[in-house]
Amino acid sequence: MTRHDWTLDEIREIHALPLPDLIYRAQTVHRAHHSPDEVQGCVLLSIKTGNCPEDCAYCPQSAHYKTEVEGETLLSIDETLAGARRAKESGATRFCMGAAWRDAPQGAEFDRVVEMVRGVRAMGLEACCTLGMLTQEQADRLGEAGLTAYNHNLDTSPEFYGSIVTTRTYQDRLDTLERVRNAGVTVCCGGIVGMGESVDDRLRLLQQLAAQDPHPESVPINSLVRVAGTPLADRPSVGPIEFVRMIATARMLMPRAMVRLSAGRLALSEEGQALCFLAGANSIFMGEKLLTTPNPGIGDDERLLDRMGMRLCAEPVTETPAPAAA
Ligand code: SAM
Ligand code: DTB
Ligand code: SF4
Repeated sequence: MTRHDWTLDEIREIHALPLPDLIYRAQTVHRAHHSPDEVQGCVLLSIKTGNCPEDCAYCPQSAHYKTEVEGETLLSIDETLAGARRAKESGATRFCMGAAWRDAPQGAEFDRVVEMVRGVRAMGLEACCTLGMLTQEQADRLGEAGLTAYNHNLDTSPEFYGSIVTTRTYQDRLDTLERVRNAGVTVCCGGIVGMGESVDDRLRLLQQLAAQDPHPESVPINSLVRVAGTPLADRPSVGPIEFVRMIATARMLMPRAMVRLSAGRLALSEEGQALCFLAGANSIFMGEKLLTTPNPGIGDDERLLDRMGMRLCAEPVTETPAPAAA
């Protein structure tokens, strides 16, 4: 049953269940819609790194903070497609291109991204982009190029958002998400835990995500990667059980979504990650780098999945309409 009207009290009740009950219920929902022994492998590539004009307190790519990230201009189509080819060879079926822009640019740079999308789709991979805010025309052009998904996170609750991001509003985010929907592109939208938010803030984020109709097809749950130079560098980390509760609750509220165990895996033990899979996470980012921060190596992930008797999805999961003729 798909619902969009979860109350905060209902969500609190789920989230606070004894862990065995929570995992049992999340597993039951998970098994009704997904194969319990498969996870989708995704690979991220930062196609435009750093010098971002936005002020997002968690982000190493914001120009407002002095971090070790070196700014780079937009990659070439060839460099990007070489990354997509490597991703496919490593067993990923989804390739995500991230750019540190406040909003997607107009003109030649945008045309280049559109060509990247066509190239990634031509390899039989799902293509995802995250480029900041979009106009309707840009969303439509990405859709015509065959983009599978657009990632645009709500990050946290509406109430806590202003303490983390000061250069755009929650409503700006919702507006871009609506344009993505209008363009027939699936939505990838999630958030981050460990920024100093309360448990209720996390649950209000999930409430916001589940209120969307349809639900986001993809829900990345990130644990803050604390980067020196950002204002959140010293926030205490969220323990693994807390993190698992967040994953399980996301799975309960959005049964059909791909729940992606995203940033923060290096801080989780193998056991912690295994619990996340039991709680309904069914996707990971593979490869030693996320956008700018480290991530477990492919060998580690292969060993973990193998020991668990699990495997990577062999085929793309999310259906994408065929690209329009160029
Ligand atoms: N600039 C675009 C935007 O903000 O939508 C796209 C790139 S941005 C890096 C993509 C997402 O990465 C953010 O929405 C945030 O949720 C996540 N992110 C950024 N820095 C992070 C960190 N240090 N730890 C965890 N997640 C992070
Ligand atoms: C998402 O929610 N997590 C990914 C993806 N969407 C783009 C990005 C995580 C970035 C972590 C910080 C970094 O590597 O720069
Ligand atoms: Fe820029 Fe995105 Fe980082 Fe915010 S999260 S500073 S918009 S790259």
